[in-house]
Amino acid sequence: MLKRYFLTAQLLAASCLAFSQPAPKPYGVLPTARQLKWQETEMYCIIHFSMATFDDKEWGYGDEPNSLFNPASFNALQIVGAAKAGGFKGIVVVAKHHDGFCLWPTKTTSHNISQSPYKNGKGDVVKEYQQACDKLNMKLGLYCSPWDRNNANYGTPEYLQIYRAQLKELYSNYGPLFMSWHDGANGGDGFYGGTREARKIDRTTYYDWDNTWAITRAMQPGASIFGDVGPDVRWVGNEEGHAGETSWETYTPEAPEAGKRPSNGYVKDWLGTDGTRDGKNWMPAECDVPLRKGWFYHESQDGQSKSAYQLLDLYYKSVGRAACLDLGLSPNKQGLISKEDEQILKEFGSLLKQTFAINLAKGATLTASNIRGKNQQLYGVQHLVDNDRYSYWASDDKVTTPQLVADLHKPQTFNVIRLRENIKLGQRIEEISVDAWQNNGWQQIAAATSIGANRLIRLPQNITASKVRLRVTKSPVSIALSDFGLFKEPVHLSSPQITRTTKGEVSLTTEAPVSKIVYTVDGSVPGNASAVYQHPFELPEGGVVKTLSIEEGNKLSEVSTKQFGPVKVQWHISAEGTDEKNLQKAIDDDVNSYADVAVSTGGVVIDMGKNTTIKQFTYQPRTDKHIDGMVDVYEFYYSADGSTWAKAISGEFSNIKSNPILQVVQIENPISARYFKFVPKHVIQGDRAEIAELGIISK
Ligand code: FUL
Repeated sequence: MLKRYFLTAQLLAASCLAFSQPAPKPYGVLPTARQLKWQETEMYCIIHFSMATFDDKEWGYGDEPNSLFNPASFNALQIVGAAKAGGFKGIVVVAKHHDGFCLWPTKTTSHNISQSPYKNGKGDVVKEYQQACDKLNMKLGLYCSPWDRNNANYGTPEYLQIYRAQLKELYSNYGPLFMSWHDGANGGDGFYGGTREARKIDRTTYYDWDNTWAITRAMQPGASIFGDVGPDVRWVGNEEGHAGETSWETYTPEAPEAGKRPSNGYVKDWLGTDGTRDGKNWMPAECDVPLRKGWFYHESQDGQSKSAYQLLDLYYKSVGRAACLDLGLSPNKQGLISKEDEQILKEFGSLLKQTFAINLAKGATLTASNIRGKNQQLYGVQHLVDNDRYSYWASDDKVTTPQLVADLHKPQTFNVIRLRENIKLGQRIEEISVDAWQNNGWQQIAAATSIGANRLIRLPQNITASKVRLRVTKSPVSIALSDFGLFKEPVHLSSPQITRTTKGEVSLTTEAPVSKIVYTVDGSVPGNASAVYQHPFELPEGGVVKTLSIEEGNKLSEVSTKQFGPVKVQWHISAEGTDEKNLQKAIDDDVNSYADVAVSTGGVVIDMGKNTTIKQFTYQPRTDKHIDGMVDVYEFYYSADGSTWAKAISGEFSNIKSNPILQVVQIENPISARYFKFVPKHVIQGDRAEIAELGIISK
């Protein structure tokens, strides 16, 4: 009885206080329930497995015969299982890529799986993914490319009806989706029912997105819609997997021309990675990046997947900057994630688990400089460590720069700090600093901007301290912080960095000194018995350098790999009507300087000075985030004397606009020649080609 009285009295007191001091007023625009669900997902994998896998392309042209799609052992459980082992909580299946081939038996086009040999035309790969997701408790999302290089109707109003019918089929038959992913890419040309031409659409009006997405809303109300500029989730503006150091969850998109509406595929050259402080829309970023070099599987890219530690770094730069990480997985021609990729995912999953297993702040005594209305129960600091993303420590309205001290009771070592706001009340905090009690005083160890749903600060070194202080240094309103965490990443031996001078001298360096660095130059994996690095070595003809560091107790780092072509010091470059000084920038080994050549010149000629084997050629596009002059269609010639030329290969650099990485083109039968000629046939924008670097690979 007495107990009951006390409880009631306590509740009464709490509610009186809560009444006198209501919850903080939400700040700015707010997330919807569906966006909150998406945000909580944090990490998912986008899966590219379709015609381009079999065609060995990044963008299928649309003319691939249905007979080409015939994986011998497609296994959705293995693929989804690999994602799950990596700690990912969902997948986005590319049900139709730009080549137009539908991985489900659709009524909308004959270019689909029912016309392929796979399971004698009875297969439905999307269904198999759905079943695997159900089994493994993973979320399912779908990507159906608006651009369709196969469809004869593409560009006409009829196609929009076809596209919508495809969405309706996908929305009806595969259960509730957590995402509907809408790509903005459109390279123009394609097969289009055999016409093989370039088709232009107005990106702002053609897909009539408002009405197209109304279908998504009606049929899949829980699905967050991803597009370059939302509406629910925005593209972060690169395919490298990172948001900006400052990354706001709100965003005000801009169109390239005044008066036009920003739209999917029609936004400023490069979307900013940072969002907009106090933006008009709640539109957090998704950071997409392939695990391998490209989005589709290419055998030639085996051995070049990102390592578990590279993924961890991207995790801090995406999930740790209030975005979600969307990692591209690429099943091979068999229909499986390769052993190598599977292993990397497993290691990454275990690294994440180990890092976040113990929150040192949980055992700490937390003391705040201010608690809203002195109401400990509702707004106290215990909410910072209770694993609830929406319970929170709040300050009084007039207190916008409160502080928190965590007494860890004894020296503890950490290198990761986690902060989260209760984003149901908006993104409030602008800046914070963190101090550690060291040498009898507070020393600042970190500072950060934008917190939002999640901010992970990875310190450059371990900090050992028995007291840690958080200072909110800038906020327009009272704060509503839901999480404060301190973690320790497992010890990591950093792998060496590989650099080569223009003359061909290779150096291997590590951030901190290590006992030993070993390396190979023949492509084999280095180990204890490999050559020990003592000083820089010569590699003028190029080759593959692989290296790792070794510490006592036989601890090995991950392997770093870099491929080099022959050095370019003796090369001569020329192009009609272009001065040599400008051209020289295409062979100066500096990716930040560009040769600028009129597309109409007929190509850039390089005299290598001697007969050289050409197995691959490379084109490095500009690296300054501008698309002017990025070459997306090329021809490549070779010659023994610089006057009689033979064509070695021609093609497109698919997806170069979104992912402007080094383009490596395989020449089917290696050539031996003294001269080569690179002819830019088309650029993404403008009439001049910007060439940051041209090169070849001989070994
Ligand atoms: C891009 C596409 O063009 C790529 O092929 C890939 O699907 C990627 C996820 O989105 O814009």
